[in-house]
Amino acid sequence: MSFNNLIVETRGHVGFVTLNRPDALNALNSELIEELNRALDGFEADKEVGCIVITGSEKAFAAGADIKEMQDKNYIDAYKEDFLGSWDRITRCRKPVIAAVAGYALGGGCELAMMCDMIIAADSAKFGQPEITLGVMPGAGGTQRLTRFVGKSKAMDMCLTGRNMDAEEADRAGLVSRVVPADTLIDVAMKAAEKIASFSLPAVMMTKEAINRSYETTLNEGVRFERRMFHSLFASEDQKEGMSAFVEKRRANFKNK
Ligand code: DAK
Repeated sequence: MSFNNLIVETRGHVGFVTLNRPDALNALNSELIEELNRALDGFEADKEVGCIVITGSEKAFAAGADIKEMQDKNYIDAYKEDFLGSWDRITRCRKPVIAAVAGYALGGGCELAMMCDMIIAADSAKFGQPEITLGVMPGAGGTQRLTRFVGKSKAMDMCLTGRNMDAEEADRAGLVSRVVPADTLIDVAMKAAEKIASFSLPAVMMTKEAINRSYETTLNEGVRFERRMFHSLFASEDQKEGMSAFVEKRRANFKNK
């Protein structure tokens, strides 16, 4: 598979994607999103891959959707071609996806990071939804996901003033899972991904599914769903292996079965 805007690698059991449009601070144009979706399809189908990492450069995870591609669009064309409609592919990944964010994650870049399952931020990371400064508004979940992460007041502040949030504020607000020194970002993200990929894939996928269900349902229904999933894992070989390994004081050897 060839990619013009990404570097796509498999590192052990981790699918690793680097957004790679350095001249445009990784602005997310249609070709890049199509390539990202293709890379995700590949990793989802690859039995050897247990977790996916998406990162950008030191300066920018992604500075948003490509403004130059959008500037001359009119409503009818955008509607007919469902412009930017395939951005949500990442939210349908069943394997966990980690965003490793350094530098700018703005507009669609922030939204892409929020579509991932967790965000590990470098201390250089800057998050923002500056669409208001362009005469528009967030269009890939910014008003919805950011609000769920950081609450109404801060989401209003970010989306209405267009100001950026630094890594420390993002950590305090619950937008990111951890903040690490910029020069350790990839190592930390890879270690987390390798750890996840070392566990039983069905258990990992069901855990992800259950956490995501918490956004879509009531607490009671969510807990019921979780219990059903939990019970179903007793049908897996990996449950027997994991618990036997604990009792026998040895390392578990999961087979994803
Ligand atoms: N698009 C296109 N090019 C961009 C870009 C962007 N978002 N961001 C930066 N670039 C380009 C610059 O034009 C410049 O290119 P040249 O002029 O050299 O050709 C190059 O990257 C370097 O940028 P700067 O010279 O501006 O670099 P600075 O360090 O001075 O400033 C900056 C960095 C990140 C503060 C600045 O570049 C900036 O403000 N960028 C724009 C940030 C922004 O407004 N982002 C929001 C875009 S709107 C949807 C899906 C997604 C979206 C909507 C709907 N659907 C699913 C429906 C998303 C919308 C957006 O993201």
